[in-house]
Amino acid sequence: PQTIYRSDYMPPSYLVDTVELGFDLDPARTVVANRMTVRRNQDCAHQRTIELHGEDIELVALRMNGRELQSGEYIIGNNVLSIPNAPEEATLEIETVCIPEQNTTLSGLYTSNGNFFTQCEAEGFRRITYFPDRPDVMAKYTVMLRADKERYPVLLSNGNLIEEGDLGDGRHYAKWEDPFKKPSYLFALVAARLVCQEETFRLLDGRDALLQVWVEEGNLDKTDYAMQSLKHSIRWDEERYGLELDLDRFMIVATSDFNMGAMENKGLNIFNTKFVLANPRVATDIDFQGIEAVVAHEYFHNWTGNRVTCRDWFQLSLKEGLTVFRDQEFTADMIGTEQGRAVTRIDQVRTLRQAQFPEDAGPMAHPVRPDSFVEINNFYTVTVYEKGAEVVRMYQTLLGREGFRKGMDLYFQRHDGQAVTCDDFRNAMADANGRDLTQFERWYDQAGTPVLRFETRYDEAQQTYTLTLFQSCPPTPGQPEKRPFHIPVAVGLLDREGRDMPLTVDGKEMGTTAVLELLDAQQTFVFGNVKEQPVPSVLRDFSAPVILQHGYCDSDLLHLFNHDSDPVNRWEAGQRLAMGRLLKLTGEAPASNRLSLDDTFIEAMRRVLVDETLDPAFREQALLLPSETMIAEQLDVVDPLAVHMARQFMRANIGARLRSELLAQYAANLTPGPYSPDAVSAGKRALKNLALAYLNAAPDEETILLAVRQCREADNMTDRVAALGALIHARAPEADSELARFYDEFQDEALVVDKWFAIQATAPTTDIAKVRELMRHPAFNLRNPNRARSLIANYCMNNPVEFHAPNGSGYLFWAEHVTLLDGLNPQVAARLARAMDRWRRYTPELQQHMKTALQQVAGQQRLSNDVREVVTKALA
Ligand code: HT7
Ligand code: ZN
Repeated sequence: PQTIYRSDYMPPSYLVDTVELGFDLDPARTVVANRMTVRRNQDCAHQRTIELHGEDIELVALRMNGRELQSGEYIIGNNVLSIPNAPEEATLEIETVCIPEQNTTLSGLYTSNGNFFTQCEAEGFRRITYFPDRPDVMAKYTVMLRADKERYPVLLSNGNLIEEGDLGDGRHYAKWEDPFKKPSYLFALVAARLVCQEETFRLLDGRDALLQVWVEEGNLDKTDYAMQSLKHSIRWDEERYGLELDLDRFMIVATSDFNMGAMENKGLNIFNTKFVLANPRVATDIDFQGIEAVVAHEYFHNWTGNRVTCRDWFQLSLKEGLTVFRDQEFTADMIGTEQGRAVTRIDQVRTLRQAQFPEDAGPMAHPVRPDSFVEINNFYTVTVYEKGAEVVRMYQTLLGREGFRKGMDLYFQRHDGQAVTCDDFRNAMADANGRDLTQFERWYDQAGTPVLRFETRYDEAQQTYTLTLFQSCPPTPGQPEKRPFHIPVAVGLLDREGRDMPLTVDGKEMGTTAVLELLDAQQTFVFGNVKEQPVPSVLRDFSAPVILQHGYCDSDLLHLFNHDSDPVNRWEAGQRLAMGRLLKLTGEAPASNRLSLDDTFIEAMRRVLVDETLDPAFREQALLLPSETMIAEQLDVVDPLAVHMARQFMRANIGARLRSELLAQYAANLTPGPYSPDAVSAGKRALKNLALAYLNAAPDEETILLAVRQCREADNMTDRVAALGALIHARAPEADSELARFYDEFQDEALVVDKWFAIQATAPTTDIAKVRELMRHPAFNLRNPNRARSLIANYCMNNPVEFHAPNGSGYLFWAEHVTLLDGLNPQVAARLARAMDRWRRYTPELQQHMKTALQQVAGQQRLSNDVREVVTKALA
C-alpha cells in the first residue's frame, strides 16, 4: 500500500462550483446521476487534467459539455478517473451504479435494517459517485431522491427541502438544496421508514429553527434527551462563542449500523443509535452523558469543521481537537459547580492516560497533525481527538478565556467558508492576542508524551522558593530527537495548614495559581515572599498533556490529597498514593499470600469516603483505583495476571477494611424518587455503586444480598448493570440466573443486548470457550459494529487476564476475528487490530504468542490497507 505524505500536498487542479445529484434508490442497484460544473483552479492553472476519485462503483456514462466521452478520452486506474486536456470550465455528467445492500463497509451508501444511509467522511463519497473527494473542494449541492414511497416514506438530505411529490409508479421524490458550500465528506442522504420527534426552537436572533430527531418506530420514547441536549448545545454556542445555527432546519437521524459515534453532515447529522436513544429503563448515566456530549460535538462541528473545514486530512485535528475541546467545555458548563467541572476534567485525564499515552508510546504513535498515513481512517485516534483537544485547551490556558475567544473570533472572520490548516488556527490565536506562538507548533509536529520533572529549593533566609522545571520527550517512530515544547505549567503552593499561599513570581503577583511558561529543556522560576517551606501543587487542572514525574514523598501526597484547593491535583495525589502501592503489590503478586496494604492508605481512603464536604461524584473519582491498563503502562515488563491480582487484592482489602463506611455510604446515596440523569443524582449513584463493587470485592452473604436486591428492584439501567456486575465479579451463585433474567427482559432492546454481551466479555469468569459460545448466540451478529465491539473488542481490549491467557488462545481468537471482520468492514477490523499495539511490553512467553498472531494476520493475502497498516507498524 501507498504512504501519503503531508509534505506532498498539492492544491486541486479543478474546483467544483455546483453539484446536482439524482438518486434512484434501490438496495440492489442504485443509479446515481451527477451533474457538476467544474473550473480550473487558478492556483495551479498549468494543470489540465480533471481528477475524480471513485471506488466500488460502476461507470455507466460520462459526458463533458453534453458530449459522451469516448474510451480514449479518459483513463480509470487506481480508483481515479482522469480526463486529460480538459477545458478551463466544463459541465460533467456522470452516471454510476452501486449496490447498497452489499456494502458491509458502512462507508458510502449502505442499507441498515432495510433503510438507506450514507457515511462519507473521510473518503466515502467516492463510493457514491466520481468526484474530487478531498476536503479542499467545496461546492453547492442540490439533491433529488427518488424511492419507493411505501418502503421509504422519509427522504432526507442536507439543507432545505425545496420540493417533494409523487412519481406515480409507487415511487416518490424529494429535492433538497444546501445553501452552503461544503466538502464532499459532509454530504448525506437518508431514505427510510422512520418517525421523528420535532420542535421549533427560537434562536437568540429571533429566528425559528425546526429541530428533528428521527428514529425507527418504537423508539420515540427514547429521543427526549437527545432533543434536550441539542437545544442546550445551540444555546451554549450562541452564548459562549456568538455562533448561531445557520439553517432553518437541523436533523439528527439514528441508525444501528455505524462505524463510529456520529457524523456531522451539514444539517443532517447521522448518529449511532447508542448516542441518541435513552430512557432510564435502557440507558445508564454514562449513556446519558455520552448522548449529551456527542450531540453537542456534532452540532458544534457546524462551525468548527463545516463552515471552516480542513484543507487536507492531515489537518483533521483542526476540526476534531477543537470540537472535542468545545464539547468538553460545554459538558463542564452544563454541570456548573467547581467540583462538577473537576470531575469532568478528571474523566478527560483518565481517558488520556488510559488510551492516548499508550498510543503515543506505541507503534502507531503520530503527531496531532500526522506527517504521513496509509489509510486515513486509522487516524481518527485519541491523539488527533483527545490530545488535539488538550492542545486547544493550552491556548486557553496561555491566553485566558477572553484571549481564546478573541482568537476564535478572528479565526472565523478570516476563514469562514474556507478549507484551512492547523497553522491558520494557531496564527489566529497569536495575532488576536499579539503573542508569539511559533514554538507552540511543536505540539502539532512532535509525537510522544513529554515528561516533566521538577526540583525545588526553599531558602528560609531569603524567603524564596525556587522551582526548576525539566522537560524531555522520548523518541517515537520516525522522530528520534525532540525539541522542547511550549508548556503551560499551572502551579500552586500549599502551606503547612494546606492553604494556598499568595504567589509572587519574579516580582509579579500571580494569585494562588501561577501559569508558568516552560519553553526550554530546563527553566527556573523563583517565588518570593514565601514564609515557610511549601508543598508544591504542580500541573494544576492538568494544564498540559504530559507525564509529571514527581518526587513527592507519601506525606506530601497525603497533604495534597487532604487539602489541595485544585480538585484535579487533589484527585491526582490519591491516584499517586494508590499507584505506588499497586506497583509494589504487582511485584509481590506471584507470592499472593503475603500481600498487605498499609493503614495510612486505608485511612486516606476512609477520610475521603466519609467527607461530606465533597460531592459524591468527586469522592467516587477519588476512590476509583487506576485501571489495569494504567498500571501496566508503568511497568517495563507486563504480567497481566500479576497486575490483576494486585488490583484485586487492593479492592478486596478496601472492601473488607472499610466495610461499615461503605455500607453507610451505600445507604446514604440511594436516590429515591423518579430517576433523573442530572450530575448530582448520577454522582450519588456512582458512589453508591462503587461502594457496592468494593463490598463485593470481599463478598459475603450480606453484600451479595444487597446486589441481588438491587438487581431485582432497580428502576433504572445504571443500578441494574452495576448490581449485575457486582454479582458476576463476586462470582456469586445468583449471577447466572440474573444474567438470564436480564436477557429475557431486554432482548428486544438492541443497545441493552450489547450491554449483556459486554458485561460477559469483560468478566474475569469469561474464558475463550465462553466467548466462542457467546458468538454462537442467536443475538450475535458480526456485521453489526456495535455488537461485534460489545463482545469481541471488549474481550480483546477490556478483559486483560483472560485475553492474555498464557497459552495464547486469546491472541489466536484475535487473529481469526481481525481477519474475518476485515472481509466485511475494514474500519472495524483495524480498530480491533490495535489491541496488539503494546505487544512488545509483555513477558517473553506472551510476546512470542502475540508475534505469531500478528504474523498470522500480516500473512493474509487479501488484507485491507486499514489492517495492513496497523499490523505492519506493530511488527516493524
Ligand atoms: N467527524 C466524524 C468522523 C466519522 C468517521 C470517520 C471515519 C469513518 C466513519 C466515521 N463516522 C464519523 C465524527 C466526529 O468526530 O464527529
Ligand atoms: Zn468530531
